[in-house]
Amino acid sequence: MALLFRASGEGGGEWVAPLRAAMPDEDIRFWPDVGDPAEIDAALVWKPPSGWLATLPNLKAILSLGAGVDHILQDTALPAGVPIIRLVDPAMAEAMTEWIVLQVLRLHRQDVDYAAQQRERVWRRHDQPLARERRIGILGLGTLGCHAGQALRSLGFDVAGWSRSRKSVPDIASFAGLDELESFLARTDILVLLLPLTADTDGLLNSVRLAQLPRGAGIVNAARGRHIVDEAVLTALGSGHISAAVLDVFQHEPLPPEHPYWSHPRVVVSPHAAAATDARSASVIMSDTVRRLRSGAELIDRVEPGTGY
Ligand code: NDP
Ligand code: OXD
Repeated sequence: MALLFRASGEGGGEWVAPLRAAMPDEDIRFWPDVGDPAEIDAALVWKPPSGWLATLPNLKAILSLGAGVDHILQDTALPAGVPIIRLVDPAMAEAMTEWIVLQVLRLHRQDVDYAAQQRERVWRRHDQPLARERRIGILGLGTLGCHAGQALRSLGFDVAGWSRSRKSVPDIASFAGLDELESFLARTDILVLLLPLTADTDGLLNSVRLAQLPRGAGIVNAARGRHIVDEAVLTALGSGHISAAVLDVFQHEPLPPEHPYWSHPRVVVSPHAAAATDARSASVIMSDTVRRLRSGAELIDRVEPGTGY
């Protein structure tokens, strides 16, 4: 049996050496060198074209090259019953935490204002609340959200998280389910999005939910562009209800050149670069999944059917 690697539109050359080093005994093929499709039992993918996975008749596992699996689940012709494995990589959690801390501190210390003032040669100081006086709300208190939340706690921030199930994370208040979303938003000065994109979270941050944040709240989106309704965010920025937004992910990527986010004075844009997968550590993690597959052991980090993550 053989593994097939395919990363649509993202290059992929940097994976060849780490994958071969992590799995020296495996027959690893790199798209488009598929060979006999019937020999492929595991596909390592990022944004596979719709319908393509179904052309591999003996597929036993689909491994995501990233933490999110929405790029796989958007395929309406996925082969039935084949487990999908998300990437849970401590190196990615570290990278994401660095980025989240950077952006939360940027909003906390009014860096968007100071950057604008520098452009205008304006010398003016703003209030300087301490971290413990700033309430951070993490939408999605999962692998990445917990890791980032703990780092923010260690800086002194007042951190809460929202998830589907109740969490018990030291010093992080847990809010669970839609019933508690409004009270979670009402106590959030800086909102961090780290949710998976699913039918339930698509468009979650709409005008109603934005209005539930305190006036002047900031937003950091490292999850997916479709979690937020762009028009609602732009309106809330225009009225001052939202003071600033740091956005790493967008409905359409690359962000089209004409999009208002690019030039908005209170929006910081980054090119889906919060936490790129590290091919070296991810290859080692994937080798464990392949070993489990070959030995018949239980696969871990499986996407739960029906939840979308
Ligand atoms: P996890 O699956 O570990 O965590 C997801 C969290 O979201 C869980 O706490 C889960 O709740 C919660 N959640 C899911 N659905 C709902 C819902 N309907 N209501 C409330 N809470 C919900 O994912 P990760 O932390 O590994 O990754 C999160 C996302 O980050 C990825 O899916 C991806 O989109 C994004 N990402 C972005 C990157 C970037 O560079 N910008 C890099 C890597 C990831 P529960 O715990 O109860 O299940
Ligand atoms: C991911 C991402 O899901 O990079 O890993 O967006």
